[in-house]
Amino acid sequence: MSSEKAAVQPQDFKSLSSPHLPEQYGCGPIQFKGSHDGLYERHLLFDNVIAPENAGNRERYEAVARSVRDVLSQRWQRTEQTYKRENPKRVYYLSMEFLIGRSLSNNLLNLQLDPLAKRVFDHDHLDELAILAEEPDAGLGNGGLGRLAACFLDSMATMQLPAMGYGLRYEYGIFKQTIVDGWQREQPDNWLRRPDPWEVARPQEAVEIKLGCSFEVRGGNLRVAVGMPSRLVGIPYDRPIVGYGGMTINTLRLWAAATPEGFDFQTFGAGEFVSALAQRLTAETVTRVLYPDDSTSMGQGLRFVQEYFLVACSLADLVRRFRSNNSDWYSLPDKVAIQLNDTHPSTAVAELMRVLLDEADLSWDDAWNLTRACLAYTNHTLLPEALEKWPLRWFELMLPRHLEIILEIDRRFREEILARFPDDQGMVERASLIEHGGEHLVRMAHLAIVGSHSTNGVAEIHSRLLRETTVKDLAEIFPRRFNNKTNGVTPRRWLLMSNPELSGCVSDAIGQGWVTDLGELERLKPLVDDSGFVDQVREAKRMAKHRFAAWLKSSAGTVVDPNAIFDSQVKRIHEYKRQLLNALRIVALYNRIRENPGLEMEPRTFFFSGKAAPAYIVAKLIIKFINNIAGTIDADPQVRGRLKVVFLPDYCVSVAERLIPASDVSNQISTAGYEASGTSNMKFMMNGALTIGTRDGATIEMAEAAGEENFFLFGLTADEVAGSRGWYSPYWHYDNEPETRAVLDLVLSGHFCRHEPAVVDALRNILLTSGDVFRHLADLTSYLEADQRLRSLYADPRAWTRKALLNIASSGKFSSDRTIAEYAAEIWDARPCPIP
Ligand code: 26V
Repeated sequence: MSSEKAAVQPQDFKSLSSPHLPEQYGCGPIQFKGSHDGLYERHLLFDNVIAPENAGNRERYEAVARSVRDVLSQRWQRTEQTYKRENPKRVYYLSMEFLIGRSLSNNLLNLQLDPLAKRVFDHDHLDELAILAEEPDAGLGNGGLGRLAACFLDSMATMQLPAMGYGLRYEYGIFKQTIVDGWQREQPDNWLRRPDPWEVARPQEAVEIKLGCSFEVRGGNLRVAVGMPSRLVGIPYDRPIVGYGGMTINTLRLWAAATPEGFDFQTFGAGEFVSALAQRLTAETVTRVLYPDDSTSMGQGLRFVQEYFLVACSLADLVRRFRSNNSDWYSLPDKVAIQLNDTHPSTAVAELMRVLLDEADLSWDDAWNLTRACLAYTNHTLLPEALEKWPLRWFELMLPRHLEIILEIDRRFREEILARFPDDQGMVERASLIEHGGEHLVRMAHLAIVGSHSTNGVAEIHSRLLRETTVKDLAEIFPRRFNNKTNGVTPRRWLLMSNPELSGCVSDAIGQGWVTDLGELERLKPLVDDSGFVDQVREAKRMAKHRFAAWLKSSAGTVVDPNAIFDSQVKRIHEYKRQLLNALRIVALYNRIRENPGLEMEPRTFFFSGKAAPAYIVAKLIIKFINNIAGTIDADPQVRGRLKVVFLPDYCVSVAERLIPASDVSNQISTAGYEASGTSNMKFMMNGALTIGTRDGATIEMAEAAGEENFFLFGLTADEVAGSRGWYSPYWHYDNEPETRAVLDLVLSGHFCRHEPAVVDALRNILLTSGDVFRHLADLTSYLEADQRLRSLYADPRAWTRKALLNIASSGKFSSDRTIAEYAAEIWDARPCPIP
């Protein structure tokens, strides 16, 4: 890690960017419309050949988006020109996922054109919400890791860092989820079916990639033709990343795979025209679909090729850019910082070595020093099954030169370990890049750690566990390489844009400075005892709840009572995230009401939303169980109206933008030690929800910031969970805790699954027979106690809102601006490069 030598400090980034007015975009006064020269009408006329009054909402969306793009294109170009001229150190963020969601509102907001757009919408009596909803929600990611990448792009542009994102242009993003009879169904997400106004294809900057074999995809399986080298072309599609204030417009470059240009049809016999075209289909398959499984690294050849394709295209591109401005290879680390988002792009270690050895003709030692100085790696999970290990055989088949390089890195590394730890026999085998025993595997995390200068976790506890358990040996070998960068989220999208009610209230009180310096929210603290202000914050939440309830009714026909407590858990469905624990809590409350109908309990609506990996049977079963509880409660006259469970289908960025501002309670209830950080927890906090949660991930730091008395923490700690391995038994809780037993008895009686004994059997297996790996029963009682405290507080609305306000005021640390300032100062040594 380079923290010692860092010249820039995180605090240097404070308040770098301030809002600027549209006049300063260098394109004269902006007109969407207002005269017949309005951009908007011109786009409708010239792109769609349609009169404004006849346009549908989709055409309107395209015309507005294209008008916004017109407005930003000059600035976008100037950003790149400035970087070329100033030749600053550039940051490249390599990620297999960018969960960007919709762009129109966000770009309008960051360009500060939203008031103008609103006037246009109002003037023409256009249905703003319906037009915005025409934009597909770009779902090029699974969950937290992909959304974090998108928040980072926003922060880097806002902080005027010369940065670029590199990813894949999947034709199909994360699947669309529907719920049929309580079960998840998956539908393909063909998000590019219609032209996307934000992307710019740049075929002139295509790059060619070589593979050691030919391959084709049949029935989803990769078939390899050994010894037949092949080529792939990567075509870049650029998307603008507008920094807040519109000063910097960076680029997200997504690669689409294609068959080499000038593909020689003549070399095929006349009769082979069709099979030649079929091969084109093969190449394009590489970027066809995002892998929807974020929990297992099941050996899948196509995924392996996708990862290398991203790396090879991106490195070729950034090396070309470097070479066009610099003649000296040794200055590479002064000009280039590459962040690897998890191990997915970690073949970058071997690829950069290959470029420096074979193309730049450098010595091994020089290439190795440059490679490590440029690369840095972020780990996002401790789950062993999600840690990537690729068969050595695949490297042999597809990337033989890379395998040579990896084996040489490994050989030298083993020598080093032997020399430094002569008494530790096992160390070499444990730390090596290659896992022997059975099929030989390349440990991608080890490759990333050994081949870079920085390895970071994404919250304090996660970084600690990473060092102490997951890659303990490597942390012992390279103690200074390991560091923590607690995650953050962009307050532009997650507060300013998605919660106008609360943002307005905050800005009225402390001004707009918080938008680019979230620490400013601290200034709300003196207002917690100002009952007038507390009432305004409560009113903002009330309005957000009504807005959400109205949307839910109109879009899904589901009716919820905005006066009920809105209690949410939204994230991928996973056993460790414990949606099942939440379900058990609801069953306990249901039992209490049925046993004591006179019981006083605030009406409560529980929202769940999230997707299960299509192959993750247990996760799909959990969705089914939640939907069954929802149905049972709705059919029960005693409980209906007091409790309600809603499973919102197809969780995505847009659903989060709507639900989070409306939530009173945020559930962050992972088994301690399993959730690396969490980021929705931060979004809820800034939006004034109170957190009920375990001491896991960044939730620990959130509680520390707000004061534990303003949090509802419960359950085993990570150390207690780890310490209970070997002796934990769920049966103890079943036998000794009457309420736990009553909950299980009701669930296992089939009360919620009348004609589905298989669901009941599976639940019994997860919670009892298989030992309750994720400690649901161990934490249920303390969860219910925390829930009791939470409900008592809710009975006192002022006291509740006071705590919510303390949470909002303490959420400043969790801006991705702070996180990015730390990466820039402590890992990248990168500075802002303002655009004149
Ligand atoms: C893993 C895998 C495994 C191989 C197959 C494809 C695939 C795709 C994605 C992943 C990512 C799993 C890791 C992940 O998403 N981690 C989440 O990262 C968030 C951002 O740091 C963090 O807040 C969450 O706690 C963490 O679960």
